Amino acid sequence: MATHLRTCPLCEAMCGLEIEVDGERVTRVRGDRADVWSQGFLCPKGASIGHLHHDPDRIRVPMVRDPGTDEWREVSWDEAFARCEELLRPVIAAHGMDAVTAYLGNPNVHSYSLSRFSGAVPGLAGMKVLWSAGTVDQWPKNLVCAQLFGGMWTFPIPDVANTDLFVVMGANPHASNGSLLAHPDLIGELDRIRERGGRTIVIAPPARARPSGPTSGCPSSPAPTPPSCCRWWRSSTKAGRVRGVDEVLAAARAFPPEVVAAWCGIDAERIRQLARELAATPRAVVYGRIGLCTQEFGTLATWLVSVVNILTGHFDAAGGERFPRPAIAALSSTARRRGPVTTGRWRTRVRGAPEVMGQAPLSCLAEEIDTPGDGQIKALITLAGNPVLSAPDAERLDAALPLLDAMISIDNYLNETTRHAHVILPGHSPLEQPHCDEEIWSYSLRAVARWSPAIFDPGDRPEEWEVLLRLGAILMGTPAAEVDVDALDDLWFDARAARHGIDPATVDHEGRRGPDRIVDLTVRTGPWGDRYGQQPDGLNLDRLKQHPHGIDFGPSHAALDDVLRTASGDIELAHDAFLDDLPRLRARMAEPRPPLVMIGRRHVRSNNSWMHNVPTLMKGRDRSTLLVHPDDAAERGIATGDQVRVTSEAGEVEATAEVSDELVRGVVSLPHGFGHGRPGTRTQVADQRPGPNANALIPGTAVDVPSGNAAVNGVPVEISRR
Ligand SMILES: Nc1nc2c(c(=O)[nH]1)N[C@H]1C(S)=C(S)[C@@H](COP(=O)(O)OP(=O)(O)OC[C@H]3O[C@@H](n4cnc5c(=O)[nH]c(N)nc54)[C@H](O)[C@@H]3O)O[C@H]1N2
Ligand SMILES: Nc1nc2c(c(=O)[nH]1)N[C@H]1C(S)=C(S)[C@@H](COP(=O)(O)OP(=O)(O)OC[C@H]3O[C@@H](n4cnc5c(=O)[nH]c(N)nc54)[C@H](O)[C@@H]3O)O[C@H]1N2
Ligand code: SF4
Ligand SMILES: [Mo]
Repeated sequence: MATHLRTCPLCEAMCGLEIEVDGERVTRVRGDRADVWSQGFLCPKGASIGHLHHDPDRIRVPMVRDPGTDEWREVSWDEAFARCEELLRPVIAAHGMDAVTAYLGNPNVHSYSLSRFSGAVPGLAGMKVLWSAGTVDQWPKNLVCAQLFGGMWTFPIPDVANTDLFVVMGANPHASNGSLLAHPDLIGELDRIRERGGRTIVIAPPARARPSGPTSGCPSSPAPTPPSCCRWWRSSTKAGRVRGVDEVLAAARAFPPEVVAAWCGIDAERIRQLARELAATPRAVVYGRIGLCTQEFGTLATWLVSVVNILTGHFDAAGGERFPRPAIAALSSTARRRGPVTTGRWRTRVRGAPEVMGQAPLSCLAEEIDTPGDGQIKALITLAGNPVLSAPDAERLDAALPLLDAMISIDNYLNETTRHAHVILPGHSPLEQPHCDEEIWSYSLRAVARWSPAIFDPGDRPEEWEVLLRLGAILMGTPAAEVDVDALDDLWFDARAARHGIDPATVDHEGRRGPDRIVDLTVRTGPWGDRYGQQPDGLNLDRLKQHPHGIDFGPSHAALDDVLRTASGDIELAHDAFLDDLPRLRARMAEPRPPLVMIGRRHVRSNNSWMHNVPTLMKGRDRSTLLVHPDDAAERGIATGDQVRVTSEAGEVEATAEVSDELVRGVVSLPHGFGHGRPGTRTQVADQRPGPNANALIPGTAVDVPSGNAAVNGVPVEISRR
C-alpha cells in the first residue's frame, strides 16, 4: 500500500489529492489536507479519478479502422503512425494543407502534455485554420480582453478572497467549481464572504443554479443584462488609465433600467439598487461566465462586466477584478504590446463567417466538410475533443465526419466523435503522467506552485507530447519512420524559451525533455524563479519537487503596467467591436420574446461529455433531464417523468421532463454532453443512460456576432408531450 499526492487535472479548482494505491489498484482517493492550495477539498469527480484510470473502456493501444468498415484493429505505434501517413499524404498531395484541419477540445487546457504541446500539430503542419471548443466557450472574453487590455488571455480575475459583494452572472460555481476563476473550495469562499459580513448575488435564470447557502438570487431571463450604474462612475479611479469612458457612457444612456427591465426579468428599481450597492461597497466585484459568454450577445455582456467593474472603481483593487501574478509563468504573460484586434482577415468558405483571433465559429466546421468545392476540408485531427456532442448543429457534424478522407483522433475513448476516425492514438491516463497546470494558474490571485509525479508506469507507450510531435512531423512531410522527436522537442523548447526571454543556448537541460523541461522553464522564469542561476535561491523544478503539497507564495497580483499591452498602454474601454453591436441588441429588444427558450446547465458529477463512463459518477438520479417550470409544464400537460419532444429550428430530441420551480417561467434547461449510446462507440456505462444531445437543438447560425462564439443559451424551443 502506498499513498501518492497529486493534483486533480479535471477542472480549474486544481485540488490536491491523496491517492492510496495497492499494487496496481487505486483503493482510495481523498483530498490532501496538507495541500497548501486546496487543503483537503475535493469533489466527486476528483474522488473518481481511480475509476477513470481503471475504466476497461479506456483506450490504451492505438487502433485503426479501415475506411468503409466499422471494425477496429489494435496495432503497434509504428503501424499507427504509418497509417496516419498513408491517410494524410494523398490528401495533402491532392488538395494541399488547406484541406487539413484540427479541432482542439477542453482537456487541452488541463493535460500535462497537451497543454504544452498541442500547438505543435497545427504549428508544424502550418495549418491556416483550426477549430476549438473556445468558440463554444470563452471567445467573447478573449475578444474583450484583447481589446481592453491588449492580450486575448489577459483575464482580470475576481478577488473573491477579499470581496464583500460578489455579483455572479451566468456562472454556477456550485456545479463548475469556478471557470476562468481558480480558487480552492470556491463554494466555501462564499460562506467566508458571508462570515465577514458580505454577500453573494447570483443573476441567472436559475437552472439548478440556485445557491444553497449564503447567497441571494436575482432571477433573470436569459438575455444580456446591460447594467445601468454609469452615474455612479468614480471618476477618481484609474481615470488616467482608462480611455473611451465618454463613448461608453453615451452609449449606455440608451439603456436605462426601465428599458432593460422587461428583458432581464429584473425590475428597474432592483437594478438601480444593485448599482447603488455596487457603487457603495468598496470591495465588490461582478463576475460573468458561461451564461454570459455563450449567448446571442456574449461579447456585449462580457464587455459590460469589465465596464462596470472598471467604472465603479472595482478594478485593479482589493476585492475587485485584478490581474494575477502566477508563480508559474504562463505563455500569455509573454505577450507584447499591440494595436486593437482586427477581425475578418479571412472568411470561411461556405458561410463567409469572419475569423476572430484566428478562429471561426465551430458550427462552421460541418459545412466546411460536407460542402464540395475548392478548399473543402478532407482531413481532420481531433485533439481531446468530442464535438459531435459539444458543437452546435451537432447532427450535421455527425453526418459530415464520415465524408472525410482522413480522420485521426488523439483521444482516450471510442466515443460519438472518435468512432468516425480512421486512427485513434490514445494518451495516458491522468495517473500515468506527471501533472502541473499551465495556463490555469493565471486565473488565480494566489500564487502557488505544485508538481505531481506519475503514479503508474505507462511502460513503453509514448507520452502524448511525443505523439503530437510525431503527428506534426508527418503532416510537415517527414516520413513516419524518420521523425526525430528529440530534435523537434528541442525546437519547440527553444522557441518557448525565447518567448520567456531566455537564450536557449545557455540552458543546461539536465536531461529533461518534453513538458518537464517546459515546466522547469516556466517555474524558473516566474516571479520566484532562479532564472537559470541568476537568482541562486530561486525556484526550479528540482526544488519544487521537494514540496509535494505545493509551495504557497500567498496572494499575488500584477501591476497594471506589467500587464497592459494595448497600443496606448491604457485600458481601451470603447471599441467599435462593442459599440457597433448595440444596434443589433436594440433590434432584438424591439422584437417579441420567444415563448420558450432553452439554456444549459452543469452538474458536479458530470464533466462536459466525457466522464459519463464512470459508474460512481453516474449513480443516482438521471441528470440529463429537461427542466421545465411548473406553469410551462401545466400549460402543455407535462408531468415529471414524461417523455417530451423538444424541437428547435435546428432539430429535435426526446427528453425526460423534470418539472421544477428552480427555473423561471419561459425557460427550460437541458445539459450538454449527453447523447450517448450510438452504434460503434465503446462507452458501456454512458450507454446505459444515453440522454439527449442538447447540441442537436442549437442552430449553427446562432452566434454572438462580434466574437463568433456559439449562442447555446437562450435558444428558442418548443416542447410537447409524446
Ligand atoms: N449546448 C452546450 N454546448 C456546449 C457547452 C454548453 O454549455 N452548452 N459548453 C461548451 C464548453 S464550455 C466546452 S469547454 C466544450 C467542451 O467540448 P469538447 O472539448 O469537445 O468536449 P469534452 O466533452 O470536454 O471532450 C473531451 C474529449 O477529450 C478526451 N480526453 C479526456 N482526457 C484526455 C486526455 O488526457 N488526452 C486525450 N487525448 N483525450 C482526452 C475525452 O475522451 C473526450 O473525447 O463544450 C461546449 N459545448
Ligand atoms: N462539474 C463540472 N464542472 C465543470 C464542467 C462540467 O461540465 N462539469 N465544465 C467545465 C467547463 S468546460 C466550463 S467552461 C466551466 C463553466 O462554468 P460556469 O460558467 O460556472 O458554468 P455553468 O455551471 O454551466 O453555469 C452557467 C450559468 O449561467 C446561467 N445562464 C444561462 N444563460 C444565461 C443568461 O443569458 N444570462 C445569465 N445571467 N445567466 C445565464 C445558467 O443558469 C447557469 O447557472 O465549468 C467547468 N467545470
Ligand atoms: S473540484 Fe473536483 S474535479 Fe475540480 S479539481 Fe477539485 S476534485 Fe478535481
Ligand atoms: Mo468550457
